[in-house]
Amino acid sequence: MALQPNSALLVVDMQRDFMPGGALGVPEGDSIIPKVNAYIGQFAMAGAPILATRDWHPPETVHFQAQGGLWPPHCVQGTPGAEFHPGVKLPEGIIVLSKGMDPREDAYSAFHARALETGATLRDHLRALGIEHLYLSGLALDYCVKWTALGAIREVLGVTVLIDATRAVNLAPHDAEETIETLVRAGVQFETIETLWVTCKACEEFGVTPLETGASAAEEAIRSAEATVHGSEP
Ligand code: VGL
Ligand code: ZN
Repeated sequence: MALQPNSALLVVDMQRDFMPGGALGVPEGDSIIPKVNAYIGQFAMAGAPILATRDWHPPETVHFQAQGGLWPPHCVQGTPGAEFHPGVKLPEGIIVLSKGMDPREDAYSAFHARALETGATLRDHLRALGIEHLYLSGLALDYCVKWTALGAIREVLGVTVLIDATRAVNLAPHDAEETIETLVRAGVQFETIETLWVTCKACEEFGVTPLETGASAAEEAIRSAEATVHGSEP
């Protein structure tokens, strides 16, 4: 399906601690990096805003096992594990929203996240940008992505989970499937890099109608259109 009008891409928690070998490694969490980068490229080409969240916990929080929570310590503010994975090509000047700073809450949903410099929440940013549809990628499907998707529905936004660019923690073996079922019932849509048709902004300028095979076909059409204009045809 074509990219919805007034869309943004949210890249969720692509941090070292959520990668295999990290403090809270998500199985195959690193395998989605090429897909996340591909979506970043597509949204950038379409001129759609791209935002990122990060888990950003204090050393002690009810979120951690030592204080009665579910998780080993992870993504502690300022530690290497809280850094974005260097393989993720976040665009320069990207809006980064942090969550989980309050030691009294888990704050899985990105709707609990805010920009540290301004205090502006995800909701504030989406309003300011005029966003009506949110595309979600990143980690983890059964926690942050799930609760962010449900939060977006509550905010009366359209929401699509980019299912090939997310992975689940799967504390229980079927958490991923149960999450998908919950999200389907809630009205969340799903796309993959093959099914999402992103129109390139430059195509409009060149008067090229992209083919349904996606943006690469559109780029190819532009190249051939340019070759005709500048070529040696009489
Ligand atoms: C998350 C578990 C613990 C997430 C954060 O971002 O999905 N999961 N903290
Ligand atoms: Zn966390």
